This record gives sequence, C-alpha cells and structure tokens, in this order.
Amino acid sequence: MTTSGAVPEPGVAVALATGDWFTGAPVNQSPVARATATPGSGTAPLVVTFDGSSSSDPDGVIASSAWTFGDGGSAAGQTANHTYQTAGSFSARLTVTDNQGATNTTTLSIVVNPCATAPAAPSNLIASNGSGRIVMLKWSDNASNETGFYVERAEKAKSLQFSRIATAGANVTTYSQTEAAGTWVYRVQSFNGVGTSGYSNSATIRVR
Ligand SMILES: [Ca+2]
Ligand SMILES: [Ca+2]
Repeated sequence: MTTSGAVPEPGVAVALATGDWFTGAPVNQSPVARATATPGSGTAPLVVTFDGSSSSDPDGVIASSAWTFGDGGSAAGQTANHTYQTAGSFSARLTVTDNQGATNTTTLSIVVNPCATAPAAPSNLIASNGSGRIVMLKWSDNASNETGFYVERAEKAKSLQFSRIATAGANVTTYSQTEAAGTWVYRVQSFNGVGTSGYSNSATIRVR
C-alpha cells in the first residue's frame, strides 16, 4: 500500500504500516562522482588524462563537473588533460553537481617522479631587431622534458661575461626585451629538476 499526498504538517502524526511508502515531496539524491586518471604515475612532465564521464545521479543528471589537480591547476568538464611539471604526490579531485545543486567529490592520487635526465640543449638561436631597441630572440626547442629555458646575455665589449636575464616556460621558443644601445650576445639553455642542458649557439646583435 502506498500513502500519497502532501508532506504532513509538523506535529501531525502519520501512521504507516510496515511495508508502506510515504510519497511526499521527493528528496533529491546526491550524485556519485567517479573518476579515472591515465596514467596515475610517471615521470615529469607527466600528461594525465582525467575522465569523470562515469559519474551519475540516481534521480537526475550531472549538471557540471569541476577538477582540481592538486598542483594549483583546475579545469571544468567531464574530461580534462593536465600536465604535471614537477615531481611530487598530488591529490586530484573531481566534484560533480547534479541538476538540483547537490554535490559529490572523489579524489585520485597522482604520483609524479622526477625526470631522470637533464633536457637536450636548444639550438638555432637567432637575434633580431624589433622596433625601438627591442631585441627579439628565437630558438629551437630540442627537449621533451624541460621545465623551461634560461636566457643569458653578455655585453660584447666586456669579454663575454654572461648573466641570466630571463626564464621562459616549457616549450617557449621566443623572448624579447628592450636593450640599451650596444652590442649584445645571447645564449639559451634548457633546464629541469635534474639540471641544465648545454648552451645553444651564441647570437650577437647591435642595438643602435
Ligand atoms: Ca540528484
Ligand atoms: Ca620542449
């Protein structure tokens, strides 16, 4: 037997026999977050594919999915790719929200190991003049495991004492900045958690 009708007023007793159902206002059931990470571990930089498409809601639909990757990164959507640049253990979290605003979260553990070797050296460094006194550098990225690149500069008149002037991110192959008048020499190297590569060729340019 099923007793249907409005939710009873507070204080009003409703007698239900064993086996009876009271079908008043429905209570929203929470969604269930389910996620996979492929691969779950590997060497930095580690590209991980996250998939939360098997998440479900027993009485509705998943309205939105939000990821945090444990290293400061985040994304929205059922699936996401994320690159872990540095070694460490990370807790990636998927939070799903159903069509009535209820949420559920699941956590995945990602282990990123330090890369075993220093990256390959960049090459083909070219310096060119931009407008004003801007010097534009461009090089070839020969590494797949770099964290980034160091840019070094020397003043040609001062017997090539190089110093580091900038750090560029992974897979970046250009850098520019405004210089004083003079003749400048540049070189670039890549780096990661293990160490630095050798240097690229040097590129010399005169700024008037
Ligand atoms: Ca629901
Ligand atoms: Ca690269």
